[in-house]
Amino acid sequence: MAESPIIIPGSENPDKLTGLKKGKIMKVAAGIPAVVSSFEKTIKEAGVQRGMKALFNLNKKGGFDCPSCAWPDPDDERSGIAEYCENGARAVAEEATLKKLTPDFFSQNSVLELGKLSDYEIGGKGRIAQPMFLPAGGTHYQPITWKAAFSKIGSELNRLPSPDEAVFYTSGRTSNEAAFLYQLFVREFGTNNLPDCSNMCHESSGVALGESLGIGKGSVTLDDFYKAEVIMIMGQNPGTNHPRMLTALQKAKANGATIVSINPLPETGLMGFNNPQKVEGVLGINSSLTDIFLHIKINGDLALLKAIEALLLKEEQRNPGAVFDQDFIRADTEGYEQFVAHLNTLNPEELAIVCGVPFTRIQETARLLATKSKIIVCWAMGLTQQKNAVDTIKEIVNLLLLKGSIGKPGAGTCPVRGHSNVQGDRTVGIFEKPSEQLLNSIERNFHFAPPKKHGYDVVDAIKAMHEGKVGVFFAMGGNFLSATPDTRYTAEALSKCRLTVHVSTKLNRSHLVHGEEALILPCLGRSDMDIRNGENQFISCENSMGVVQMSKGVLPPISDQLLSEPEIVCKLAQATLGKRSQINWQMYIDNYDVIRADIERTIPGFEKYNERVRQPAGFYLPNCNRDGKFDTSSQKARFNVAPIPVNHLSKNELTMMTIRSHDQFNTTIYGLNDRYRGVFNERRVIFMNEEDIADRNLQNGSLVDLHNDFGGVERVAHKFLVVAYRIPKGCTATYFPETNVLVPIDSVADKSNTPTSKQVVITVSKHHIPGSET
Ligand SMILES: Nc1nc2c(c(=O)[nH]1)N[C@H]1C(S)=C(S)[C@@H](COP(=O)(O)OP(=O)(O)OC[C@H]3O[C@@H](n4cnc5c(=O)[nH]c(N)nc54)[C@H](O)[C@@H]3O)O[C@H]1N2
Ligand SMILES: Nc1nc2c(c(=O)[nH]1)N[C@H]1C(S)=C(S)[C@@H](COP(=O)(O)OP(=O)(O)OC[C@H]3O[C@@H](n4cnc5c(=O)[nH]c(N)nc54)[C@H](O)[C@@H]3O)O[C@H]1N2
Ligand SMILES: [Mo]
Repeated sequence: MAESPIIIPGSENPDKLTGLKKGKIMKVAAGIPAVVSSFEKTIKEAGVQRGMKALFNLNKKGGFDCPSCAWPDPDDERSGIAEYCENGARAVAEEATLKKLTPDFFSQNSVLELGKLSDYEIGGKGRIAQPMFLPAGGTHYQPITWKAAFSKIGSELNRLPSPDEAVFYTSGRTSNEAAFLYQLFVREFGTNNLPDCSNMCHESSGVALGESLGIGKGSVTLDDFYKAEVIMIMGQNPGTNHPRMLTALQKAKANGATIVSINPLPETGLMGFNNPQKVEGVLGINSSLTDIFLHIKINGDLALLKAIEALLLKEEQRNPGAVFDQDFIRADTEGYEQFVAHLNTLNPEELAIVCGVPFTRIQETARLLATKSKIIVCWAMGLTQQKNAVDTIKEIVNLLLLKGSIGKPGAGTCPVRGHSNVQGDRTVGIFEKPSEQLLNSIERNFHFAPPKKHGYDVVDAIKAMHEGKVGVFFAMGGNFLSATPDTRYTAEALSKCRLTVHVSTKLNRSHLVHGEEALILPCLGRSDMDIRNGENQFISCENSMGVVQMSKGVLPPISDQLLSEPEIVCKLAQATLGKRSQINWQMYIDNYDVIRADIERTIPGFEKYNERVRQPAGFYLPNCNRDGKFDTSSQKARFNVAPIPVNHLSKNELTMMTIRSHDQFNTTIYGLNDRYRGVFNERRVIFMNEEDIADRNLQNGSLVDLHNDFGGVERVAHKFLVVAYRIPKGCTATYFPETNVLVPIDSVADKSNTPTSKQVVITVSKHHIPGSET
C-alpha cells in the first residue's frame, strides 16, 4: 500500500459536530422565508444603509453584477426592486460586511490557531484590510507595505530557474479586465501555467462541446427558455445554486414547456417553486416545476440518454422522418450512420437497469421527445465531475442533433456555469492550453513571443508542486486548498512552494496552509467602489449565455489599503518585468477603457467594446451554434459513439457525490443549514439510502467514518452523521469541502482532467476513535 500523506495542521475542517437538527424536507423552494433570510443577513453584516444600497443595486442595469452564480439577467424587463435571489444577497452580505481583519487580529491569532477553526468560522472573521506577510518560520501574519509585497513577489519570480516553475491560478470572480491583464503578464513572464477553477467545474463541457459543435460554450439565450417545448435538467440543483433560473423555468412552463429533471436527489427547487418577486409566490402559492422526474443512479446519465435515443430510433425506423430531423442531420452533421449502427446494438431495457430509472419512465420521456424539436438540455456539476463526463455531454449533443435541436429558437445546449465570470475569464485568455490564434494575436499586438508550451491545469499544478517543481504559487482569488481534491496531498504540495500568494477579499484556509513564505493581498470586491482620478471605474463580466455587461461597485471600501485586481496585476507586472516589458502597465491602471480597447484588439467578438459595454444590458458575444454553424474542422456537428461506463462497486462500496448545501458558495460557508433538504446546524452528514443503512447495521443518525483507498492510498474522513434520504441504493451524498480529503488526485475525467468529485468510491464504517483499540 502506498504511503498515506501526513496531515498538515490546519488543512482540514475540524471533525467537530455542531449538533444536527432535522426538519422537514421542503416541498417548494424560495418564497417569503428566502427573502427574509437574505435581507436579515445582509443588514446584519453590512448595516442598514450599506446593506440596502448593495441590495438595491444588485444586477440592476448600471449597478453591479451579482458575485454569486453566472445565471443571466433578463435582457429587457428586470424586477422593480433588483434582480437577485436569496443566495446572491448572501454573497453580497459576505463581501459588504463591515467586519475587517486588523493587524491586531493577526498578531493575536497565530496561523496554527486559525487553522483549528472551521471554514464557517474562518470566513466569518471579516474582510482582509491590508497586505499581510508570513515570513519563513513565522507563526503570525504581519503587515507589509504594498511596495514591499510586490518587490518580494517580483524578486522571487525572477529568481526561478524557469518561468514554468511558477503557477498562476484564477478563480471565476475575476473580471474580464483583470483576467486579460493577468494572462498577458503571465505570458510575458514566460509561462502558460494558468490553471483555473474551470478545470474543476465546466472543463468537461468545454471539451465536449468544442469537439462536437465547434464552440466550448452553450448555445441558448434566456429567450430560448420561453420558447422551448421541453427542458431537461440534468445533474444540477438550481433551487440552491442558480435560484433565478427557477423564474425562467416558471415562465417557460407557463408558455407550455414540459420539464424533465434527472437527478439522484429529488431537489426541492426542481420539484416546486414560489417566486418571491411575484404576488402568488409571496402568498405561498406554489407551482410544481418538474413534470417527469427521473431518479437516476450516480453516473447513470450516459446509459439513460442512450436508452432514450434507442427508443427514439425504433420509432423513427417505424415511421421514417417523423422523429429525427433528417434534413438537418444530412446537411449539418457527420457520423450519423455509425451512431445509428451503435444504437441498433443497444437494449433499452438493459440500459434502464444500468441507470436505475424504471423503463416505463424512460419510455414516457422518449414519447415526449419524439414529437418535439424545441428541446433545451441544461446541466452542471452532476455531469461534469464524472469519469466519463465528456462522453456524457457528447451524448446530450447526440440527442439534440437527432432532433435538429441546435441553432433554432427554443432549443440547444445549456451548460449552467458556476462562478459569475468563469466563462469570461476563459474568453479573455485564462487557459493553460491557449489556441494558436490567441498566441498569434498577443504576439501581433504586444510585440513579445508568448510561450507555446501548454501549462499546468489544476490537477497537474498540484502534482508539480508535490514533486517540488514549483517555487511560486500565485492565486487570483479562490480557495485553492479547499476547492481542490485530495486535501492532504494538496496541502503537502502547497507547503513545498517557496512562496504562496493570494489575492483575496476574505480570509480562507489556503492562507493558513502555505509555502515557506506567504502573502495575502487584499482586493476590492464586486460591490466596492473603485475610484480612480475622481471617477468610479467599472469592470465587465460575461454570464452563462455569453452576454458581456458592465459592473460598477456602489459601496465605499472598508479600508483605503485595498487595490483593485487590475491594479494589482499591473503593479505585479511592473515589479517583475520592469524595463523588460513591452507593455505600458501604468496606462491600464489609470483608465480601464484602455484595457478594454486592448481586449478588443486581441480577442474576437469585442468590437466597439467600450461603447457596447455601456449599453444598458450589455452585448452578446458571437456564438456560431446560435447561427446554425459549427466551427469544427469539417464545419459539421459530430455524432459521438461512446461505450457505456461500467460503474463497478465491490460488496461494501458506495458511490459518493460531493455537493453544495443551501448555505454555502463553494468553500465560503454562509451557515450550517441545508434548509431544502431538511438538515439544520450540521455539515458533517452523509445522505444514504435506507437499505444501505440497514445492510451495514447502521441507523439513521449513526456516527460513521468514510474511507477511500483509490491508488492504494488510505484516505479517511471522520465523524459524519447518517441521514436516511431518498437517494438510490448504492449512492450517497456529502458536502464539499469537508469530504475533499476523500477525492483522489488521480481520479479524473477522461480528456478534461476534472477531478471526479461526484463519483468517489467509499466505504462507511462505525466511527472509530483513533487509538481506542490500544
Ligand atoms: N448558492 C450557491 N450558488 C452557486 C454555488 C454555490 O456553492 N452556492 N456554486 C457555483 C458554482 S462554482 C457552480 S459550478 C454551480 C454548481 O451548481 P450545481 O452543479 O447545481 O451544484 P452541486 O451542488 O455540485 O450539485 C450537483 C447536482 O447534481 C446532482 N448529481 C450528482 N451526481 C449526479 C449524476 O451522476 N447524475 C445526475 N443526473 N445528477 C447528479 C446532485 O444531486 C446535485 O443536485 O453553482 C454556482 N452557484
Ligand atoms: N469535492 C468538490 N470539490 C469541488 C467542487 C465540488 O462540487 N465538489 N466544485 C468545484 C467547482 S465547480 C469550483 S468552481 C471550485 C471553486 O474553487 P474556488 O473558486 O477556488 O473557490 P471559492 O470557494 O469560490 O473561493 C472563495 C474565495 O475567493 C475569494 N474571493 C471572493 N471574491 C473575490 C474577489 O472578488 N476577488 C478575489 N481576488 N478574491 C475573491 C475569497 O477570499 C474566498 O475565500 O471548487 C471545486 N471543488
Ligand atoms: Mo464551479
